[in-house]
Amino acid sequence: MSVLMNSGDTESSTEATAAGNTESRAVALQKIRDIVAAHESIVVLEHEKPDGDCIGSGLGLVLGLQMMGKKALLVSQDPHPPVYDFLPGRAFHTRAGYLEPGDFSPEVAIFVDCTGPDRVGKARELAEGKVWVNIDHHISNSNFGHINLVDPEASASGELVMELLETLGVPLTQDIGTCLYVAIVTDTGGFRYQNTSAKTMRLAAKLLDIGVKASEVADQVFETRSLSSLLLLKAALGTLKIYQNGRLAAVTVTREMLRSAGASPDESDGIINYPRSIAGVEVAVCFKETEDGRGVHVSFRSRSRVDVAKIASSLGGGGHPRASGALIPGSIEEVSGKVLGMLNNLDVWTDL
Ligand SMILES: [Mn+2]
Repeated sequence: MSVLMNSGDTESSTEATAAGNTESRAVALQKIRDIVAAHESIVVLEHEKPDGDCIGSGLGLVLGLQMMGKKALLVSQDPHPPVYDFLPGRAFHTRAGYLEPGDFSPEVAIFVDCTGPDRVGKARELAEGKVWVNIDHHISNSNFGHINLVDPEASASGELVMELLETLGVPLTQDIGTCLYVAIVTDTGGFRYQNTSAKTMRLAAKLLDIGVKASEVADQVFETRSLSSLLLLKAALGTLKIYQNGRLAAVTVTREMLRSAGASPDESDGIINYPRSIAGVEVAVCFKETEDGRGVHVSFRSRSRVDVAKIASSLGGGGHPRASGALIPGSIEEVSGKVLGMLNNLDVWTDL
């Protein structure tokens, strides 16, 4: 199970492929050091539905800034998934809207793991009129900050935060190291994804050198899940259907399944990795009824040959060749009938 958990819904994020510019990166690091030195109060902002990289990078950075004597706070629109409750520094995290006016008036806003400023959702109002620092590793990053530390070759924003803390002269404590390790280990799917480089491994090794407990992190992040998510998985796997001589697999998650499992919609993330993992399956599809009745969210994964980005965009969605999705109006029966009909009629199956 560990292999399949948390391998992530990557359909809305962007794979890192381009090389970073070394000179501008050194300049960016120096500029951030100067900005941090010149200000006392700093907010670090996370994207909506924060993931392990965003949370680990954000907490590691805030702990480092605190060690420098700064007033620093990590703010997100959405709550942290409970799986990250074990991380140090939680006391320095709050949600947008839970701060009283005057409680905290930051002079600098550091966006972590965000392709653009709108990714932080309601937390954006805290950043208005402040100096913006943009730390990210998505190739689609719009360089929206006054200072941009963006490197699409980094496996995780956590790699960049690690480098920044070094520039700031902050010693890597075990607490900070654990946060940064979680950032890297989650965004690389436990060092299994293509973004895992030799540098990623060297940085991770450095974190183990300072005392980070890799097996404890793995147990918390990859080997622990809620009963509700397992009950939901059980129900979803009960809908598994196989087509095209085992090359196409489909599962369905209905609102009724969420209700009877007591699961939140987030807990259905990653279920598509189960049909995708079946030997011989080239395309996996997952149909999820939306909570607000707007229709059905359809996720696609392919193993190696079928471009599911094209399939999703023909349905009004988008994504990447190996991971994509679309929101389609209609009932679960209508949408799954239509999409499965379309998939079964593709001419790709004859070539596989
Ligand atoms: Mn990331």
